[in-house]
Amino acid sequence: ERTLIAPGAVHLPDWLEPARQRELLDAARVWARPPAGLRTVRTPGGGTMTARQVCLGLHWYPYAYARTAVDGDGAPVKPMPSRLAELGREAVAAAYGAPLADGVEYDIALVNFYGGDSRMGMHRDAEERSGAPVVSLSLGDACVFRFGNTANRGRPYRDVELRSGDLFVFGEASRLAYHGVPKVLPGTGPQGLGLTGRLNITLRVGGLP
Ligand code: MD5
Ligand code: FE
Repeated sequence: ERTLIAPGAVHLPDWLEPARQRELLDAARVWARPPAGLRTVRTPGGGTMTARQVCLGLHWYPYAYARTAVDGDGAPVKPMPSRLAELGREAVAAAYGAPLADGVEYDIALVNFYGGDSRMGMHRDAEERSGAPVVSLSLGDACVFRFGNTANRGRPYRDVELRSGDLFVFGEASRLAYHGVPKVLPGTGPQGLGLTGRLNITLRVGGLP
């Protein structure tokens, strides 16, 4: 089914079939390797993010994009795979029933690995210079995803469980909404996938030079 969580925010549970989940997980394990592999993100305030991250296409660090792993080993960021760009187009078409605008290409993927104790605080994704929707794909353990409002980190928000294979597309009026992951639900992933924890892949259009 397809659930409209808010204007422009569409949840499609179980969108990725098991074979595609497996394929993405296998690819993510390769992306995670050095150089410019999985890293711990340090925030300007001296904190560390509990989800570990690897970037493709452009490297995100708080709160900008770079061509190299500036807060990691300094190596050039891995390229955005064309199959991920294509998956992004497919996801937008499935969510909205209309194709992505001509000339718009997904060129950034942020891949977050969550352990059982990982969380992501409420934030907005505002470093991109494009209004194109963000595509989110979940693998492994389920989580509580908190979808908030565009004005502040607090209420009103809505909690939605995201499970392995789910697609969530955030566009239009929801593109700049606050959101976070208050909790991972350990042991809830598919038996056959072989992932301890949760993996989330977001596809973005940078609109950056
Ligand atoms: C996650 N990741 O589950 C989430 C899913 C991130 C991040 O938040 O920044 O890597 S993506 C959720 C998202 C993206 C863009 C807009 C909105 C939600 N939104 O308007 O709610 O690891
Ligand atoms: Fe985000």
